[in-house]
Amino acid sequence: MARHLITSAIPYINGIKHLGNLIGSQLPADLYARYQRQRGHEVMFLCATDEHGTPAELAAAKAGKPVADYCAEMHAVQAEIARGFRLSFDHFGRSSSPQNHALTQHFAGKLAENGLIAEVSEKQVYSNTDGRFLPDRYIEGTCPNCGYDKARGDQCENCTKQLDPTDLIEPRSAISGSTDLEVRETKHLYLKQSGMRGQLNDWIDSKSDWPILTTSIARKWLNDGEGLRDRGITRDLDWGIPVRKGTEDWPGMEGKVFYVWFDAPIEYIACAGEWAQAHGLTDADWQRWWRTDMGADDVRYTQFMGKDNVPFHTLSFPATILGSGEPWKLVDYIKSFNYLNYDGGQFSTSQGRGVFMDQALEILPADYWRWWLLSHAPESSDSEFTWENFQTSANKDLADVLGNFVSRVTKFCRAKFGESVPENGTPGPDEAALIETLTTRIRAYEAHMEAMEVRKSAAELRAIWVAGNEYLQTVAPWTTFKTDPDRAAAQIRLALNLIRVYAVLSAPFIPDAAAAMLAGMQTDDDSWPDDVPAALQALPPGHAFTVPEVLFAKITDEQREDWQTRFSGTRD
Ligand code: B3M
Ligand code: ZN
Repeated sequence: MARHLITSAIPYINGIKHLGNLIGSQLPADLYARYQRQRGHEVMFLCATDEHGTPAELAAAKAGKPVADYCAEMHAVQAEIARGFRLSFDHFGRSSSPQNHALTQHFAGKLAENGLIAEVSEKQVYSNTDGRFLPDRYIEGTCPNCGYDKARGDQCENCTKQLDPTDLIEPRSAISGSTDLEVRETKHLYLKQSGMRGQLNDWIDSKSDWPILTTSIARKWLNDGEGLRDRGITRDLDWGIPVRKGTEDWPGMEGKVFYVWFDAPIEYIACAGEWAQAHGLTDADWQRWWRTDMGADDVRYTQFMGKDNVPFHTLSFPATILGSGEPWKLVDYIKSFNYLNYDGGQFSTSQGRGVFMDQALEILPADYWRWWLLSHAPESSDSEFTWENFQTSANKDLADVLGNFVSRVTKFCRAKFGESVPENGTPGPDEAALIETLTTRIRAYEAHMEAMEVRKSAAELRAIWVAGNEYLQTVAPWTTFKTDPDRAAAQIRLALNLIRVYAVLSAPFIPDAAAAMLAGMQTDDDSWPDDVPAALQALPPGHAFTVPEVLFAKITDEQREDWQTRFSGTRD
């Protein structure tokens, strides 16, 4: 049994996420966590809300609420939606937790002790119109790297380059649009990560198995000379983690907070502490996941994230961990994703464009979305959501292939043999051929799931469903029954057992339908089909079952058109 620590990028607190955010990290992380649990491994799957920084401040101001209240409310909303999508976090934490405050201050203290923090008197953009310093995200302008004209002061969304606000060409205030900006002097802490280039380079070089998307972004910023320049880790904001050196005050840093991207990844660790507290456990219980001196050397740590988050996870966060000189666990594998587009454009939170997680659950159960999103995950390139494609995939894969198999088999059995697994007949060459096909495909499915090849896994699972349908079509028990009822009984016995196997294999993708299938088969046996022939006899002759309700109703053209219109504009 292995131990898997799995984290998803932690979503910003500012509002409900769209389906592009969901498939970019939380959903594939959930797929992997569910799979590893099913294979009998010990899993710690963590996610949280990213509550600091200007996005939180801005959103709270817009909602007219104190930022702490706003964050508490939005955390509850995001947690509820996560449950709706069946995201199986062991804990859904908050980056504003006391644990993260303490740990972030602890890391800063260690980095300072190790000579990796510089106190820099720096020039910062002050907006005369707005009467305040402008944090990075409140400044927009043209990217010096690619020329994109809506780059933000912290990062260019277009080319993923990490920026400082003073890098922007023709900067303007994102609050007022004012260009009446001036540069004033203020003191900040810098993380001296430039000296760690060699160490980080060697570390990334050692990860030959990482996806190209991850390593190409990491190498790009590592080698371009600027990705690793020393970066400010404090800000002039009210909301955030107060700058302290461990548990001590930091002279000259009064009234300042840590930069959101400094404390957000530390929340991956703090979240395990929150988990322990929520379950009445000890520090040792969470540290065995995170500290190599406390038992974490045999943990395999996998992170999931969208491509724009890769530089922070391959450079800045490892620099924090390595720089602490303490035995914290470094990530073993980073699975990153491209973007999902929406109907000819981009999903956009700021513009309210696309389908948001709450809206999705209002119109269809989670499994429809999980299946479509995972089977179209933007792995090797960006992918696109269209309503036509969504309708076609759901109707074909879920209703025609899987749902239809379950319904035909159970209904035919009920009509001809009653509601229990039929007794007579012996398997023949058709059954042997099916078992052989299934064995090959199930082994391939396992390999793809292990490798986090999400689309390939979905395609293999679909092929496994198709194999059952083709078998049914070939042996045609409804015809066989007329001349050789015993033979039809053997066929249906196998097919009923296959429903149980389908439930087990499909559970990481479509957990609710899988549960309904197991309930219909009246079994708790969700054991993995390591031995396929044996797994196909798990439900013995005489075992009672019930015909499940329709697993997946088809999406009608009318529904599709209706949703297409409803989601064509922007959300208010
Ligand atoms: N909240 C950005 C995002 O949601 C940021 C991720 C933090 S991961 C430590 O895409
Ligand atoms: Zn750019």
